[in-house]
Amino acid sequence: MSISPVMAQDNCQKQCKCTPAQSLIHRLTDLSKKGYMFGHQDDPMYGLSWHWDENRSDIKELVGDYPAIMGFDLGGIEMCDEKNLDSVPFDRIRKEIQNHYKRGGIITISWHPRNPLTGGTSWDVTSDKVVKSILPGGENYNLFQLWMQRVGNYMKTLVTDKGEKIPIIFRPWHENNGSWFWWGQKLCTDEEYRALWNMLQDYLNYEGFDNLVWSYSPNLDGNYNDSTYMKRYPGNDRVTIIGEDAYQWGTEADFVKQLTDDLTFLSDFSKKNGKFFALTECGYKNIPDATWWTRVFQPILEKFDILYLLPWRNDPKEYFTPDKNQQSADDFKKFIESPKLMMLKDIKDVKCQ
Ligand code: BMA
Repeated sequence: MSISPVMAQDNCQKQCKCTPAQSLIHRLTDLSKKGYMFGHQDDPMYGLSWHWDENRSDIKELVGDYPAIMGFDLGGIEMCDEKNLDSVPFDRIRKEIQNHYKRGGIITISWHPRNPLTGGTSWDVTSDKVVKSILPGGENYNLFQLWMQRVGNYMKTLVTDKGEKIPIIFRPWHENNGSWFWWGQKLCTDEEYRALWNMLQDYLNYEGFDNLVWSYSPNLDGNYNDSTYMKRYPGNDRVTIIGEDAYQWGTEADFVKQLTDDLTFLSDFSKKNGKFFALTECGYKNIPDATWWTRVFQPILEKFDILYLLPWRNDPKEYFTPDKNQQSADDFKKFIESPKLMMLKDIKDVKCQ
């Protein structure tokens, strides 16, 4: 079962004996009262102009601090690959997760698994029978059970020096209202989607993962209402953080309108249902606009009580935050200086007691 912020707080105070997930939720509750956190995908492993150096981060080199949250992806672990889909060694991911947790940061994990029916990537949408094929009775049921076991086996290694489980915001089956992943809108029915979510969550719960805070994050939509959003929503007992992935792919006007409308919806929904809400992935690819951060993005963010925002990865081919030499670097520094925005230094001492 997933835990609501209120339940976690009660448990902390009444019993002083939290699971790692409850501790993280308690911490998030405290942090959400202070402002919103800045996150970054794959932050300490590569950047706009470098790959695999240690102790580097485009963000730290630009603004002097690490992001509060770091995101990592497990795509490829299901194949026993040594490196994930973006060529990052899983050993390195583990090390960086441990480093960031040790320095007081928060971790989030996503998973872009291969297509279990075709052997293609997550983006292989040539069949709308993939989800059906891995649910009970499907021809790939056993294969997918093995994939879940491999995810679990890796996640079991995400522990501190003392062997304590590291709390993790886990965000599977994302952007499911689009049809570009094999678990997307047109690729499975609402019932199949929910069965997929439950199968993974129930498996990991059964395996004792009391360190996972579950996050449900469809994509920028612009037209959410209770009935459309609820269609695939796994349920209040299964989700602690709701969110969405929101990139500016089209015009600025469309992005501003859609994001404002969605955050208005998500803010109401999260209040009614006792959830946090976050921008679980976001950005403007290669930031072709030197003033985008403070002119377009920040005014929207600051209208809402979001928990965090997490711009996607910085690869030389596609990057979502600037480095020192990128044209939006100065504007990004101003964006980070917002009194409501929290970096690592602003959160590291806020711990569940
Ligand atoms: C996508 C793109 C891909 C990448 C994937 C997983 O948004 O960045 O290049 O492989 O995320 O990180």
